[in-house]
Amino acid sequence: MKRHAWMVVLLALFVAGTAFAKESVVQKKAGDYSVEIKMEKDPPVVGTNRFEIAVTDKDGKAVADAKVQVVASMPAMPGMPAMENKADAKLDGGKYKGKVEISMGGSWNMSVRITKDGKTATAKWTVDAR
Ligand SMILES: [Cu+2]
Repeated sequence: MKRHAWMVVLLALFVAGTAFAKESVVQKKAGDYSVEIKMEKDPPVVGTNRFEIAVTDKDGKAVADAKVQVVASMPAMPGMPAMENKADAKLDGGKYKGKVEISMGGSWNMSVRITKDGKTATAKWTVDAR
């Protein structure tokens, strides 16, 4: 019984420790890097979307000295120019964190640009914002 109570406490701590309640998680490769992108909502919402990105190198080590930028873009549509919103991520607790604007609902092209030692690697994916 006592042991069971501890399990509940540990589980509660674990849940409290995760930053976002119903997040979306995307795993991608960018060159030799493995990138895990967590966004606050699943699906991402029209408006401000907080994100957290973990970058690891090909040996599985965390990369903590890169410049990381997130870009959300939408190609031009009839009666609407192309849109592009960029967000710089800041290293915080081993993850790159920031906020990116998604200005309308629909399909957005997302990319993470990781720049280190003068080289940039990019991971791409798409989201359907609501
Ligand atoms: Cu549009």
